Amino acid sequence: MTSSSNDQAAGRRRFICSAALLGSTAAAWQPAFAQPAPAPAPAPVPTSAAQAPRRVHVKDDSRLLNIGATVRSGRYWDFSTFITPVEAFYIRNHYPTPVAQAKPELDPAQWRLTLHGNAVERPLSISLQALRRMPSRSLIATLECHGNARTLFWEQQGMADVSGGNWVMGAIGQAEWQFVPMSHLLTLAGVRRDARSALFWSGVDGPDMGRPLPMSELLERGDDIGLCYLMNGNDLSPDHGAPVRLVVPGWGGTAWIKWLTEVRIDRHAHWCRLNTRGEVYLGPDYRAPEVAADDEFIGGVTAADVQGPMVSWMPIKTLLTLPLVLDRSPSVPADYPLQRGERPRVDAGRRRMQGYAWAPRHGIREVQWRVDGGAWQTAQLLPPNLGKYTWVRFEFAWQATPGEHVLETCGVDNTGARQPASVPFNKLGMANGAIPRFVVQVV
Ligand SMILES: Nc1nc2c(c(=O)[nH]1)N[C@H]1C(S)=C(S)[C@@H](COP(=O)(O)O)O[C@H]1N2
Ligand SMILES: [Mo]
Repeated sequence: MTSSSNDQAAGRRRFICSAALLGSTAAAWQPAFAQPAPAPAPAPVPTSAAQAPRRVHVKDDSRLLNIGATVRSGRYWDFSTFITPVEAFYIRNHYPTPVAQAKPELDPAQWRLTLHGNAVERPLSISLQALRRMPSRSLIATLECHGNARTLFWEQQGMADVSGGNWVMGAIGQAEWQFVPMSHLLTLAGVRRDARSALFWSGVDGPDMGRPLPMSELLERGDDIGLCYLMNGNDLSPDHGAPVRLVVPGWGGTAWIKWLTEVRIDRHAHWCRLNTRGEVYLGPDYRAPEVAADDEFIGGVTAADVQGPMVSWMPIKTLLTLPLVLDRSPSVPADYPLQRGERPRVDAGRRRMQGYAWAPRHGIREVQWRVDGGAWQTAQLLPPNLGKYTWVRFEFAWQATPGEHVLETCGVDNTGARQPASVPFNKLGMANGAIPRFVVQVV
């Protein structure tokens, strides 16, 4: 995929002239704004590892937010589908995407997963072929970076001290994941009762890439957490962790370790970059977890780095398919359809506004919206609504009158919990589930 400045200019024009009219006979889901021509369909990828062609197919392109890693946002203002095509799915790597040509351990014919540790009775070494023959299931789930909507800290909560990449709202997508549940592997390996932590490790893309899950989580959700090899029915692409990644539905992306090669299940806790300095809540409202004498420190991390709880579940969130106005963020991401301070333009009249809502832990019951701080109204949820782990699309009709307006959306989950107006400060800008405010200019 390529992107030119023409595309970007066209992207900006879209917001000026093309809001969809409500009340047309085609009541089907359609984007509020005109879509760019869809990318050509990719060639089908054989699902058998033995037949998989050895070719490089990575999404690295001119729209990367950070060239040193591979970081590309989804264009959420264009989202319209329930399942996000792989081509449109965001990418978040700490290092460039590793491919089998350079890293033979990722070659489907050579890949092995080692499952071992001092809480395992029968260590396993599993080939990809063997993994694919094991009982597996598929599950539809969103995958969202913990840093998604970090922008809201700067734009809407005035927290200039928050640091990290400028994700607006596009570091999320929804896919169908096919995986071997960890419950099956734990039984095969014979895990001891005193197991405390399962360290899921790659080490292929970078030396510090892996993260532990508490054993309690694995035991409670062993059927939902697993080793994934198909995304939307096709082999995982290199960008998304080929040949095997971890899926942890409901938890943010940092738990979903890509290019997985090792699982270590131990009687002690593990501390590494992604559960200490990297992906934790740091701030006055958060307390550091306790470190025990026999805990293991990996990759240069020390007890002094254990300063806040690791991020896990993602909160209730909603978005409208409108680009958020960036006034106060430190940067404007590459390929963003608005310039700094620019408002998306919407034509006056009756408009169909569309969005997505997700409450990974309990599922979405209701979505509310309001304009200019008025009374909350109920939006219409569009089927399917598959409950926990998944997002649901919604829409509502808005009588847009000329001038600047603020639209807000609020998700309500199946326990009745609502999105809050603001969230506590955390230095790394993790998991902002505050009600988003979309400023638009109606013309
Ligand atoms: N090995 C490895 N796994 C990783 C990462 C990484 O850099 N290296 N990034 C994590 C983060 S922060 C996120 S948000 C998700 C992104 O998954 P995606 O690129 O498939 O969307 O992968 C996670 N797994
Ligand atoms: Mo992430």
